[in-house]
Order: sequence, then C-alpha cells, then structure tokens
Amino acid sequence: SIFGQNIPDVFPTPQKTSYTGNQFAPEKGKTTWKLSSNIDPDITKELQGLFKNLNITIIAGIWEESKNHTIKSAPSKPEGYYLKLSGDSVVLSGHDYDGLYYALQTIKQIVPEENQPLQIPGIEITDWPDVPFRGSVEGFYGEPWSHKDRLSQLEFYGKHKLNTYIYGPKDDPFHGFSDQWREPYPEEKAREIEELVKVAGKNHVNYVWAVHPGRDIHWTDNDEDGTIDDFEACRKKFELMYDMGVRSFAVFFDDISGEGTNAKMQAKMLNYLNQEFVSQKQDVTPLIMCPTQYNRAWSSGDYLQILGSELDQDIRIMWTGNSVCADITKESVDWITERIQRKPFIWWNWPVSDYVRTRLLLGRVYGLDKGNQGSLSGFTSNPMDKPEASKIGLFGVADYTWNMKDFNSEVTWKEGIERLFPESSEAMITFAMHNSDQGPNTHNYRREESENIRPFIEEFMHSYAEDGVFQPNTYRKITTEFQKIKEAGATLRKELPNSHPAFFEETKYWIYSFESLGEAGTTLLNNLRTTNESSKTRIAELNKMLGQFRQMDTYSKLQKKAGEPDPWAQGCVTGGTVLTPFVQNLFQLRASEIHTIITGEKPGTKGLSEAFFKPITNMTSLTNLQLTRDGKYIKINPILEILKLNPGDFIGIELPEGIFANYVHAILGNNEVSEYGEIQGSKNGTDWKKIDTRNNEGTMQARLDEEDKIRFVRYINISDKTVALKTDLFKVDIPEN
Ligand code: LTM
Repeated sequence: SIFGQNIPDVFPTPQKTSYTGNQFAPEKGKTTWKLSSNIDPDITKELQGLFKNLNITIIAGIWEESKNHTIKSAPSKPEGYYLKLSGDSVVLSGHDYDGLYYALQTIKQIVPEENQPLQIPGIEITDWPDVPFRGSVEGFYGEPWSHKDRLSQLEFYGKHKLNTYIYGPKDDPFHGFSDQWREPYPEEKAREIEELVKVAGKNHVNYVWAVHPGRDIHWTDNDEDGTIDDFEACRKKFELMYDMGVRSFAVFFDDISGEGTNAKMQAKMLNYLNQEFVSQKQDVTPLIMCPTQYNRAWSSGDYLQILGSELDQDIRIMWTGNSVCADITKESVDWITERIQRKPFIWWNWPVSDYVRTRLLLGRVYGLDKGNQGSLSGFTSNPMDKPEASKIGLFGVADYTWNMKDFNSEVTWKEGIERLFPESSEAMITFAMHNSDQGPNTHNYRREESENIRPFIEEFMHSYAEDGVFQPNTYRKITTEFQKIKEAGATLRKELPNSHPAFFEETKYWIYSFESLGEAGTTLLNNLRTTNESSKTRIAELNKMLGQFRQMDTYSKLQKKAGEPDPWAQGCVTGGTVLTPFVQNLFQLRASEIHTIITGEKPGTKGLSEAFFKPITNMTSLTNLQLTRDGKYIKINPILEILKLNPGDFIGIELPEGIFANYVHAILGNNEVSEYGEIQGSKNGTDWKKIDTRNNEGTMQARLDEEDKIRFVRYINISDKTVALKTDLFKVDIPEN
C-alpha cells in the first residue's frame, strides 16, 4: 500500500514510477477520447472497455518527441512508453506500437477490470525494456509443445512484455534435426503455424521460425549454378515459411558433428540468407544463429572468432554461457562479446528439464547478473516440455530481462505464483519450493530446493544418526513442514483439475506423490515421538509409512511414458534433493533400530523398495545412474551409450545397512573388460577387495559369502588405459527374507 492506496505492483517492474499520492474515483459521465489516428483498433477497444461512461479524458497514441505535444512524450527507446493517471485524465504514450501496447498491459494491472467502482491511483510511469528480445526458445529434446500450449504461451508473453518466441523443438522433423528440414510442412501443421504467427502478432510477439539443417547439410554445388545447393534449399524453406506469415528466422547448428560444423561455411550460409532473403524482403527481422560451439566449455580453436569476423554484423549469435546449462554472469558475457564482436543473444538452458525428466523445475530465477544490462542483444529461456509449469520461470525471466536493476528474484517468484494460481497460491508455493532442483546431472547445473527446511533436516539427521536424539524445536519445525506438504498436495489435487487443468495434466503424478511424501514424513516423525506405546504399534506405524512411501513409486511408474526409451528419463521424483532422501534415511535408521530391539535379528529386506539401494560411481558424467529392484536382484538400469571408463573409474551398487550381497553378475561387453578391470567388494565403501569372478567374453560373476558382509560392489578399471564398456547387466543378489 502506497500513500494508503492499494496500488497493485506492476510486473515486469517499470523503470521509473512516481506516485502523486492521490486516488481518484471518476464520476459516471461521458468519456472524452483523444486518440491518435495510428492507434491499433484492438487497443482502442480495450481502453473503451476499461474506461467507459466516466467523466474522464483518455489520451492515447504513438507520439514522437519532435512533435511538441501538450503531454510528455514516451521515452525514445524501442518499446518504451509513458503513462500518467490523474483525476481528470489518463495518458498512454507509446514510443512505437509495441510501447503503446505495453502501456495498456501496465494499465490493466493498475486498474483491473474487476476493480469496480473504478479507483484510479495517481501514478506516472516511464518505462522501457533492458533487453531488446525477450522470451523463450522451444528448443528442448522430447515431445514438443502442442498447438494449444503454444497459443496459451503467446498470450502469456504479451501480457508480461515478452516479445520473442523461437520455434525450434528438436523432435520436429521439419525443423530439421533430421534430413526433413528441406521439406514443406504437412497441410495441418502449416495451418497451425499460420495461426501461431497471427496470434503472436496480436500479442506483440515475434514468432521466430528456426531451421536445424546441420545434421544433414552438404556444402556442395552439384547443379553447378554457383550457389551451394543447401543454401538454396534453406532459402526456399524460408520462402515457404514466409508465405505462411513468418517474418523472423533463425538457423541452429547446435549438437551436430561432421561437415555441418564448419564455421566459415556456416557464416557463408547465414550471410547468403541475409543477402538473398532477409534484405530482399524488407519486412523480415535480422537473422539469429545458434553456433555449434555455443558455450565456453565447448569452445576451441578459432571457430568463434571466425563467426565474429565473418558473419554480417546484424546477425545475432546465441550463447548458453560458460557451459551448456549455466548462470549468465557478466564475466561470461564479456568473454563471448569480445570473440563474436557483438552482443550475445542468450539461450538460457533453464528451466529446461530434458536431461532430468523426472524432476520439475519450479524454483526462482537466479544466477543472472544485473551487470548484463545493456550487454545482451536478446535473452530467451529454454523451458520444460511442460509449458504451463514453465510459466513460473518465464514470469521471472520477463521481469529480469525488462528491468535488471530492480529485479528481485524471491519477490518475482512469489508474485508469479500468486498471479498464475490466485486460488491456491500458498499450496503452490509449498509445492514449488520443494520441486526445483535438477538433482545430480550430467551438466552439473543445480538449483536450490527446500531451503526453508534444509538446515533443520541436516541438524536433525546429524544428531539422530550420531546419538539417537534430536531437538524438540527442530522436530516440530520438520513435522509442521511435512504436514504443510501433505495439505498442499491435497489442495492442489482437489483444486487444480478445475482451475488449471493443463498444469494439472502435466504435473499430476508429482502432485499425488508430493501428498504421499507429506503423509509418509508425518507418519515417520510421529513414530519417533516419546510415548510408551508398544513396539507393535510402532511397527504398524512404520508399515503404514512404508505404504505411503511406496505409493510414490506407484505414481512414478504411472508417470513413465510409454515408449520413453531412456530409463533415467522415466517416472517422477518429488522433493528429490532434501525431503525424499530424508524420509528414506530416517526410515532406514528407525526400521533397523526397532527391528533389532524386538527380535535381536538383523533387519529384513522385503519391505525395502529400490529407493533404498544406491548406485555408486566416481564418474561425473554418470550421475544419472538408476537402479531397479526385482525381488532379490538389484540391477543398474542399462545405459544406451558406450561408456568410457578412465583409469580408476568405477560403477557399482551400495546396499542398505544390514543387507549383504550373495552374488554378483555383470555383462559388460567384451574380454577387454575383465582384462583391464575387476569386480571389487567392500563392507564400508572405503576398503575394497578384489572378488574372484568367473570371466567369459565380458561376463563376470561370482558367489559371495554372506559372512563377508559385502554391502558395496563395483566394477573398476584398474589399468592405465581407457576401457569402453556397455552396461548390459550389472546386478547384485540379496537374500530374500
Ligand atoms: O542448448 C542448446 C543450444 N542445445 C541443446 C538443447 O536443445 C537442450 O534442450 C539443452 C538442455 O539439455 N542442451 C543442449 O545442448
């Protein structure tokens, strides 16, 4: 509340806002309209809807500074606008069409339609964006967004002053991650694109169509007409897209090898398209290209310098930062700017989750340097395959790219959720704060998760594991959080199917699972309370908890998409960084404690789901290793690619406390595997001993004595050479009791 007025905040945050301290309630009457002749009829219509039958003057239009008008003109910056609300008038002055449209979007936040009778705050805003092109690049692997999804995105972008949507889903064959890039779209898809272009235009969004020719491109001129045939094929495809209404184009060369990666030829091709297509058309915006070396970790030789010096100056070059998935620091922006001799166009790989598909990335936008103001030609975020869920992140991207200096990561994140889910924002905040981290991943890009409770959980586990005690305050804090999670899950399960069916469809198994996690945590913590209930009751309670926890596995199985080939990509994980491991670990401690008290025996294995068995490796590229439990077999899910193990590299399995391996069986490819490496076992994960295996053609197996108490089993490369292997099978047997 400012000056006692309830003025809603505007997002993205305007560059300059001042309040006059007055609030006006115009009387009913005849509205006076002073609209410039070049105003868009859609904008007129919306203004008429907002300010009808009021004794007030509405002045709106696109004014240039030179034309000495009585009102203050808009800032002379593209997309800028000036807005003034006072007792007798409302002024909207756009620097250009986009500016006027954005003035209207701001007014709609300040004077919401439902706010009747109309109260107008005294306010003056001068506003413009920091980054010229802001939005998303649909550039992920996996199922592309649907037509309906995209329409909803475009509307969202318009409202939040995002002006760019780059169309480049890896799995659209006509975009071209295959040899079909040259071909026209089938009729139905073409009609859809035409509609998208129109809707984008209405929302002041540039629909940028990207081609991805590099997997199958040849720098040859077979018809000997003096032009490389594929330059011409690409120009022709652009012509087809132009006829469908597209006016912005990009060419991607990411994730390719071979002939297509040649920087000189890429530059030649882009310049050709610039001269023979863009310049010829007059109404096409400057080209955007994604290089093959699109991040610093992958850059080598003079590739980037060649692009920098040879690409026409108006062609924009995309850049993901210091690595594939990275924060966008000022230092990394300066590094690339120098090489490509122009401001980079950022392709931010967040909240994309194609490399961690079991996770939802719903956290806040951070890691983007405020010092990048004025240093970027564009900024697009690569989102999740879940478009509705991606809007939480995109809201933050809109705020950062519009006004960096006033960007507040935490405030924006909360505000985005409150606006997107007004009916259930509290539950959604709880859900989002525990579903934000990628988990261990090949790109080593991590986001914070469960920060509100992490320190308490760490303290609790530390003192409970060490001494079997815990602080009552810590206990209460964690218990309250699990109850909150349970309730949040239940609220979202009930409300979202009606209020946000599309979001719910994308995330329902995570939501169900979140509720089960809340229940399991609550039951388990309850089990620790100090009462004199019998151990029987305690065991019944632990069994109940196990049921709740197993429910999460069931949801995960339901989430597995039919046909998804990669085991690591299947299923859903919720609270995967802090909460789920906490419940797993605490259960293990508690179960063995109670079991021992009652029977004096070692704990059984029957109740333990695969979540209690862990893959182990020291290979950073393999942090996605997953296990499956099938009765007495614990198996590493096979990896499709050939794995290269350097000297000392290992992969294996860790069993829970009190459970010991009695057999190991590995099929890893060829004889080389047993020649250069061996299977080892360990009681504690630190001291390892060779296991004498029977070896044959890459198969290695041995029976183990349970008395040896081997809880860790691994295959390790003990040679000084790199060993290539295929993980067809790596399994450990445990006793089934
Ligand atoms: O990042 C780029 C330029 N290319 C691909 C994307 O298609 C993919 O979505 C991300 C994240 O996995 N990584 C890439 O390498």
